[in-house]
Amino acid sequence: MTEPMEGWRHVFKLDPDRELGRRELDAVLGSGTDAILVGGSSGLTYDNTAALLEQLASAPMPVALEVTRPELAMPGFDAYLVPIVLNTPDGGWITGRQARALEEWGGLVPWDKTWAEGYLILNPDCEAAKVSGAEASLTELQAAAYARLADRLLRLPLLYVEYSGRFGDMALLRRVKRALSGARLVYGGGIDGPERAAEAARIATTVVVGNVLYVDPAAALATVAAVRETVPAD
Ligand code: 1GP
Repeated sequence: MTEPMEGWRHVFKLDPDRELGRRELDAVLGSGTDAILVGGSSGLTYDNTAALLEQLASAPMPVALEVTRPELAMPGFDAYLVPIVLNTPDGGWITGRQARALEEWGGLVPWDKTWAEGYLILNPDCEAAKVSGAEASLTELQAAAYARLADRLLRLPLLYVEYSGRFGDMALLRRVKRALSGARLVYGGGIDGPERAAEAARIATTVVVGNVLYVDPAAALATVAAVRETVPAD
C-alpha cells in the first residue's frame, strides 16, 4: 500500500469492545470486503484490541488500526490510521494527543504504513463527537470549508466523513466531495443494508460499515456487493 486505503471501496469496521461470534467473524473474512478497520470511540484497551487482532490473524484482506490511544498501537496491523479531528475546538484531538504519543513512541512508528486521517464528525450524538468535543452540526458550506482545509491546506490523504450511528446527509457529502482535489473521501455512518451502502458509494470512494454487523450480519454482508456494484458518480 503506497497510498492509504488504496483500492479500498468497502470496509468493515470492527470494534474491539463489542462481541462478534466466530461464525459472523468468519463470514466477514469471507465477505469479499476490501479491508477491515479496527476502531471505536470508547472501551478500547490493549487487551481487547490484541484479542481482536489475533482473531483476525487469517484475514485475507488488510487489517488496519485506527489509533485513538497510543497504547493501542501494537505491531501486527497492515496499516495505522491516526485520526485528526478537524471540527473540534479541543486542540488535544487535533495534534495534542498525537504529539504526546510521539514524545514516547516516535522512534517506533512504522511510518511507511502510518497515515493521518482527517475526521469530520457530523453526528453530534455519536460517541466520537462527545469524546472529542466536535462541533458536529455544520452547514454544507461549513463542511465544504473543512474539506478544503483538509485537502488543500493540510494536504491530508484521507477525509473521513463520520456520521457514526446515523445515516448522513448525502447532499452535504456531495458538496464535500466537490471540495476535494486529492484527499480520498471516506464515508461512515448508519449504513444498515445494501440501499444505503449504494447511496454512499455513489459519492464516497471508500464506504465504512460498522454497527449493522452486530445487529443484522446478513444485511451487513449484503453491503459488500452493493458497494462493489456501484459506480461512483463524478
Ligand atoms: C463508525 O463510520 C463508522 O466509525 C461506521 O458507522 O457504525 O454507523 O456503521 P456505523
